[in-house]
Amino acid sequence: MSKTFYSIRMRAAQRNMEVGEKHVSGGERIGSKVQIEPIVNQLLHKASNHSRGDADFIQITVEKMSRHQIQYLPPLEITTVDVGSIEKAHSEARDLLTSVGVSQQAQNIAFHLLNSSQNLRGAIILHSKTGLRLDDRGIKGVRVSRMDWQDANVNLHERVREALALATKVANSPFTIAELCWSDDPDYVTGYVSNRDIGYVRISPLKRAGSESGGRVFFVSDEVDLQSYIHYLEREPILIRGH
Ligand code: WAQ
Ligand code: MG
Repeated sequence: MSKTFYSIRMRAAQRNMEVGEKHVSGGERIGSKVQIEPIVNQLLHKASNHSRGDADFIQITVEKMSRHQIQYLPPLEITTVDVGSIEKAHSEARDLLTSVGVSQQAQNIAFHLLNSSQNLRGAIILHSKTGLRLDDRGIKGVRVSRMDWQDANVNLHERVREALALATKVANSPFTIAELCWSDDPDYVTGYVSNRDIGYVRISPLKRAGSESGGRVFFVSDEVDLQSYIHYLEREPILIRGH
């Protein structure tokens, strides 16, 4: 029995004459034919009234994926660490990254990149030892796509639901050593460190409220085959089940 699924994606941006495009919001979902309409509505809602600003441009893409075999994964386990300051949160995140084998140098580069990026649309891929950037996507980064929850009514806040699905997909690749993330939304200061062994560790506050800096870094192993890694992240469908 093979059901037809659709990849439904959104991106919203502001058009600014001086700096070019400003990324406002993005989203990626998977649904069956009857789910397309509610998912398009949810993505449209997400793109509207966004804390990063009013979008001048919203693009929604609906694409049939019938030829692809969907892989099912259980979600990473969630833990939460609330500390009193950004310094303590960064040091907590660094301890976790060190424990899974990310070098100090790669960590320094990652924190610098996320602190200074205010307009990153996707993720940056860094070598987990040297900290060298391996993707050539520039400001766009690599956008992970084609992942969702099997049960549309999973009992998690929208933001956690999306981030946990993404982190679970990323952690499932044998090339991923760890992920570091915090939001570029000025009103959201919680981020996470994740991988297959430590799970999804939410850490707050990783930045000051009001800041539009943020993004994602995927730390990868020496053995990475970059082309197949990026193909997996962008194209291979994953559904998360259970929780
Ligand atoms: N693929 C790659 N990178 C992405 C994607 C994606 N599909 N979506 C977002 N990013 C990158 C991009 O650089 C964004 O600027 C950045 O991540 C932040 O995205 O447990 O809300 O959607 O409380 O603003 C994590 C904690 C929240 C949730 C992360 O990120 C929790 C969040 P945002
Ligand atoms: Mg955002």
